[in-house]
Amino acid sequence: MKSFKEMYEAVKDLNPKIVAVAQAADVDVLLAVKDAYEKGIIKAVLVGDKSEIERLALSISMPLKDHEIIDVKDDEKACRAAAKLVSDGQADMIMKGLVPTSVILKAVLDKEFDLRSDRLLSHVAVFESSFNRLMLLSDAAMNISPDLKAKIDIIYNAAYVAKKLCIRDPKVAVLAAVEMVNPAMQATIDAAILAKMSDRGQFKGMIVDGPLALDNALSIESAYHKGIISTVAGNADILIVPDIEAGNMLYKAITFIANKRIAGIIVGAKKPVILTSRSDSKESKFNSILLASIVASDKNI
Ligand code: COD
Repeated sequence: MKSFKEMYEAVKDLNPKIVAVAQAADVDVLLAVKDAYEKGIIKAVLVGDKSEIERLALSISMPLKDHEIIDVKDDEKACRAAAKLVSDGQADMIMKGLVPTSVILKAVLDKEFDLRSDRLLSHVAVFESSFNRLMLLSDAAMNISPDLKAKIDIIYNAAYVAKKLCIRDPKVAVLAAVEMVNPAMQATIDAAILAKMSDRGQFKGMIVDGPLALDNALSIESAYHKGIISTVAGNADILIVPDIEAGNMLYKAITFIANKRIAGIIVGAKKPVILTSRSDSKESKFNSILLASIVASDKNI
């Protein structure tokens, strides 16, 4: 798949998923839910301040008769109520509404809801790049300062999403500030170890290389100028960032500076969590619903 349009084509005929929206009283969240509902992709359970949800829904001409509303005002209780809906099998996935990321993630991680699997949970963003293809970025929103072991899981989670998007043998660039190993920069050491693991066949179904600076991950000319010979350089499908600071800034640069369309979800839990920034557009929230629907689908799309 090369675009969100193709992702939409892939999900439009699937059975609609039920989405539990935590703190749904937000115009862009409701617009995304309305659009996805009207296109037959989802049904929603709206958890949040009922009177505020009704007021906002009226302002965007969104009929509420087809959506259940659960009246919860407090952020933590709303996230826990949404997690419980998924845990009880009444919803297929959770969507973050107008609530801080850490609050919804703590609910998802709470053992009471049994949503964890044996995998690390990590955030995967998908964006339409300038190279006429979808690219993935991880982890921009969950794991704050992943160690080598966590980075391995982050790579596997991102590759899992890439495969759901029909990206075969994804090329994974492990990013750092420089492309040479510098013992003073832990990101370069981790990247070099991950690249060596890939050389030795320790990553199945993907090629991992690093350290790569962002320019030579994206541009073959840039890599050539620096004398880097790598099948990943200039061809990366997946960008792995060293920590949440780098990831979050790259994510926001993609949306606010480059004006690219993006989607974001948490993977590794038993069900996907639709997780965008509160400032993301309604289109990004809609695209994230598409992404979660593809990942949640058993069907080989
Ligand atoms: N995957 C699986 N299990 C995890 C993960 C993970 N990524 N993180 C924590 N756990 C488990 C731990 O093993 C433990 O059993 C339990 O969850 C609690 O772990 P803590 O105490 O380390 O975690 P918390 O609850 O303090 O914090 C987890 C958060 C995800 C909330 C935290 O890492 C966080 O705030 N991340 C950043 C979120 C954020 O602010 N993003 C902003 C960008 S939008």
